[in-house]
Amino acid sequence: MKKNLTLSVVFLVVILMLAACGSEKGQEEQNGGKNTADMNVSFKAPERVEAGQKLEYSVTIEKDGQPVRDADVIVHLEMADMDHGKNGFRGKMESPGIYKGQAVLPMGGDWIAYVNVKTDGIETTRQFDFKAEGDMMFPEEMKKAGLNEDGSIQNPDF
Ligand SMILES: [Cu+2]
Repeated sequence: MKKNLTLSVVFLVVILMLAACGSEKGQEEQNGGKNTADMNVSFKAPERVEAGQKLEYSVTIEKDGQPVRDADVIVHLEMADMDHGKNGFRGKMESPGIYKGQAVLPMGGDWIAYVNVKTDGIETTRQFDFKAEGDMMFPEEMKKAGLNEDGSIQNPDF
């Protein structure tokens, strides 16, 4: 019985170490490790972003100067100093290396787009700041726009 317990503890420690290694590797890649350093990701918001409007955003991805096709692109839109839950979109490739999606922001202010790209076993997340105009939407307006009262989207597909 005691031996079993010892084995369980050893097993648990090994699992934890493996998990830690895994996340460290993830961090390395996210910080521009050799796999993603040559991947160029850019994010474009409309010239004027207004709260309450459904607007289109685009992400351009290149690697070694070539467009990256068929990547998994997920964009989380978050306010710089406030939590509105999950908002953003799953990018759809509209032409080689160019991914687009739509979103409604619940209020004006400083926003950050976290662009997560997965392709060929490589994953990277890049961060872009942008501003939105306008006041906070009313709860009824949010509902109509497909948002919950905190500004998160009702049926996220990501
Ligand atoms: Cu806010």
